[in-house]
Amino acid sequence: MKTALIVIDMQIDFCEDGALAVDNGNSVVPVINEMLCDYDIVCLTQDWHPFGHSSFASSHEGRSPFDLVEMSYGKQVLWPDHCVQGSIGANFHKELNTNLADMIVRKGFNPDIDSYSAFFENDHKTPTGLHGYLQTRQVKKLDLVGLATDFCVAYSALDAAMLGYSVRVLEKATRAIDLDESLKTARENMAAAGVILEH
Ligand code: VGL
Ligand code: ZN
Repeated sequence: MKTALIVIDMQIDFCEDGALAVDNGNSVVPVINEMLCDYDIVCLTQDWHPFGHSSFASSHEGRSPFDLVEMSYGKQVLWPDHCVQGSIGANFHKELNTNLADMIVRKGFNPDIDSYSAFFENDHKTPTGLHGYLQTRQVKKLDLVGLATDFCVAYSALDAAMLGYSVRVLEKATRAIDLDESLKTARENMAAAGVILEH
């Protein structure tokens, strides 16, 4: 039985001065680098949106970043343009050691659906392929780190628990966006789903 470290969206746009900077996002990079050797398998996710993606406020006339809108698949927060495919901001943080990654999963490339979770797009149906990969590699336990605790990390953790993995979120290696108590809500939802929140 193997354990994988899933590193969520450690990209330039989510770090200091990035398009959707998470407070102190940078500070988790050395913490994550230290952990990489402790795992059987390491997977990185990369938020990877086409120009004009439907999660961008700029794609909705009269809307501003952080507005909440209704999409065909449910509620969606609108974001500043970020992690555009091929842009500098979509690259991994320069100091993240990507050499030890077994697998890199790109997500959010479908123009009409956002994808917070590393497992399913925001319709909660369309798989990214990560579950299949982890099954093939006999992984049963997951530790999640990266950005942002209350969005992509939390959605990934909830899907992972639902898929039957034993899941921990290592909070010393995550940071949150925290819109309208979203961190508190995410923590409560993760705890209720059986995700272990470790410091
Ligand atoms: C994320 C908002 C939009 C994240 C990605 O990585 O948490 N948040 N895209
Ligand atoms: Zn995104």
